[in-house]
Amino acid sequence: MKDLAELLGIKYPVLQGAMAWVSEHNLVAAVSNGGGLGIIGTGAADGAFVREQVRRTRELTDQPFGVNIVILSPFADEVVRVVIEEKVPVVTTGAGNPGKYMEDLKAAGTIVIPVVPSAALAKRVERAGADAVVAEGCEAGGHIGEITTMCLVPQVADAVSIPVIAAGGIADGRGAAAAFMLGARGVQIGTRFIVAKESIVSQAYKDRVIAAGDTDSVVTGRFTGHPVRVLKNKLTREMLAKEKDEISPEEFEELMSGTLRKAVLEGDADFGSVMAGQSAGLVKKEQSAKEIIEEIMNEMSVIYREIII
Ligand code: TUI
Repeated sequence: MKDLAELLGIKYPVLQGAMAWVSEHNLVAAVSNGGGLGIIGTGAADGAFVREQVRRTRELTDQPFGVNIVILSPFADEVVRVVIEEKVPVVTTGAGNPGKYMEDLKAAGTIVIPVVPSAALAKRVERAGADAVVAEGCEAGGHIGEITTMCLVPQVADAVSIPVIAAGGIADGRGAAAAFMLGARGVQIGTRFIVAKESIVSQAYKDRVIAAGDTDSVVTGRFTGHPVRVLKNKLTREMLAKEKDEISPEEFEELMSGTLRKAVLEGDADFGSVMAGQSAGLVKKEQSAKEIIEEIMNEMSVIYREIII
């Protein structure tokens, strides 16, 4: 099996999880310049926004980077077109099956790495031509599946022969080493990069992530079919109460719309969505993206040396 870093043309097998509004060109370029793979988070952005992000990223780095496509987004078709036109080297996908885009992306020479919440979907995307998969456990922030990283990664590794990248709950060298033990050949990390020095996220958002403990996240919107992990605040208290009332999934999603932007850009950490994973409890300080990546790699190599019997 081809080494993951070699496949992606990067130094370390560390991908930065795509985060809407958060992983824009500054963070993405910093991660790619630091030896990992930065990935532009597109959320529900349109093609013009994504094109501009790609071009700005290229002004800041000559290293490979990726764009994430949210399959649920009304602009997914448009974003796929932009990614192909701009010759973006790597695409990850989330919140759905990317099957219908696979042929066009592969024909353009794009490396396609779907994020999957199950071994069944991992098999399906491998058959459709995926180059690798991210197996994301429900410890992750944002939109999540049902299975934990600990149980998902080895089952996905058994189900496919393409490289598996683990995500969900990984924020340091211990988590990364554990993921490799479970059969992963790379890790995807989101939450820790929220507080990277190059991240443009509001200080209020960063402070919440740094202050968070192990039980400070909660999953909202399970009844809508699109569960989302966020840090507990006034908004989640209100929304969880509404879930018990007679609110429709559409009304719920309407109330949530725009709340991520409010937290990231406006710094409203009380009534904005502070998306983060359970690993927020492990995130203690702001560091540059390069420092984060190198610290994780160093911690991993110490662990490997310690456990050789
Ligand atoms: O995609 C993510 N995380 C995200 S996307 C996002 S924007 C959004 N916000 C609210 C509702 C929906 C989207 C915020 N965070 N992570 C990767 C991920 N993909 N987690 C789970 C999945 C997933 C779920 C179902 C992937 C495929 C899937 O397929 C179902 C099917 O069609 O077979």
